[in-house]
Amino acid sequence: MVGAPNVMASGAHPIASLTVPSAQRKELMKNARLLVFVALPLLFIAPGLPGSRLSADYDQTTEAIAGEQSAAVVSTIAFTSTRDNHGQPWAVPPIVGGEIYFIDYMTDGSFSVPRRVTSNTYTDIFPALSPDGRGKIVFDSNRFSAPSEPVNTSDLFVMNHDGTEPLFLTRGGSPTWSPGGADGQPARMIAFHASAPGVGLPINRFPGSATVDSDIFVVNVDDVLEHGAVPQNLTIDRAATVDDDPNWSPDGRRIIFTSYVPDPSTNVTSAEIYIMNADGTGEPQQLTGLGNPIVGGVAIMGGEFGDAEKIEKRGPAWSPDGTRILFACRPLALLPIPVERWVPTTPFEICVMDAVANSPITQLTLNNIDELTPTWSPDGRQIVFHRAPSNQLWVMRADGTNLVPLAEAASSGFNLLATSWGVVKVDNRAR
Ligand SMILES: [Ca+2]
Ligand SMILES: [Ca+2]
Ligand SMILES: [Ca+2]
Repeated sequence: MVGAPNVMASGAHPIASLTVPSAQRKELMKNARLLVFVALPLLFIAPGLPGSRLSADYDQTTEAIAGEQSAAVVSTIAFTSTRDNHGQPWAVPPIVGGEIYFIDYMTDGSFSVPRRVTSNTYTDIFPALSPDGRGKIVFDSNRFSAPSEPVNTSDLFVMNHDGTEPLFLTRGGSPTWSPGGADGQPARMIAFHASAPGVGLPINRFPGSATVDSDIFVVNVDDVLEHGAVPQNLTIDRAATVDDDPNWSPDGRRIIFTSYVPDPSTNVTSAEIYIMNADGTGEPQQLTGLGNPIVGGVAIMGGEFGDAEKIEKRGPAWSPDGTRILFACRPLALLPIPVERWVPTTPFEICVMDAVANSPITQLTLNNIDELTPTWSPDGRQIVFHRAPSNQLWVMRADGTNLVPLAEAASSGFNLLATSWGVVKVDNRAR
């Protein structure tokens, strides 16, 4: 994922001394259960302890929901914030120490006070709420990264909605859940991107960066936890491209992802969106970059740039009804030889298209600010995303109108990467 430009800097891990030593880490990774019971409690303080501020906020939120909502589910945005670690001497670059937070969307159209889910000095980002309402969160964390690895090297973990029981899954990033079963069965599969041989390091310094040898993997979470199942590489034939940011279709049958030839020096690529069967059958098909026209919306990009122009697409997300795909988009120009490099002509905007090859792209925003990581509301009527470089959350209607800051989430720290807007069943919250 392109994540949040300008929030990461290269260099040594500033909290490297806090990580588990490499040899010990390898030993621990052999047994996820051992990690849970022995290592993790030593690494950080669990949130939600009685009497803590978090606990008070949590109870307050729960009461508010009980008073204002009779619905059996709560609409919740999961995002990353540095509000509580902002300004700490070790929290440099600024996204280091990012924590996962929830903010609830109330039935009266307001948002709750954000509540903290993780509490540690590591970088916890890209939360994905399980679509079955159980509130399970898969996320990226660098808590097990080696001191010698770049600070944005991540592993995948799963935890409860209140941050308890974080369990190591596998090396990788930018996870997405399969839907739960139609008969009420819980969601069990995740897709994510990872280095094909497992040893590649991030291609650039941005949060969620893929590796140069990145492919799309799927695995059953329970199988990993119970007997160390090995993830299946669905794009093993795509060694020449970086394949990243998978998103699982609401019907469970397909996965979309971005694919591109990397340019580590600029982080600018002509990334396109591809679609493939989630069961690994058949070949991935290209959805964009085949001449999709840019149409309508609140603005039109690209029209004045001519045939050489391409639109970089990042972070695709299925609409809840499975008919549309949302993504960050920016027009590129290919500088002539001898430079021969893609450069953006304007910052990222938010775009949407039908989930059909070569369908028209509708641009929803137009301004001189990077807007990234767009995510649908559960009813498909709203979109949340963040703006760089201030890195605060905004919401708008799905047609691009009524664009407003998500003021309730704002803070002096960064509030970004709202990668999941889902629902959590109230019974699952009342632990
Ligand atoms: Ca953290
Ligand atoms: Ca690849
Ligand atoms: Ca923009």
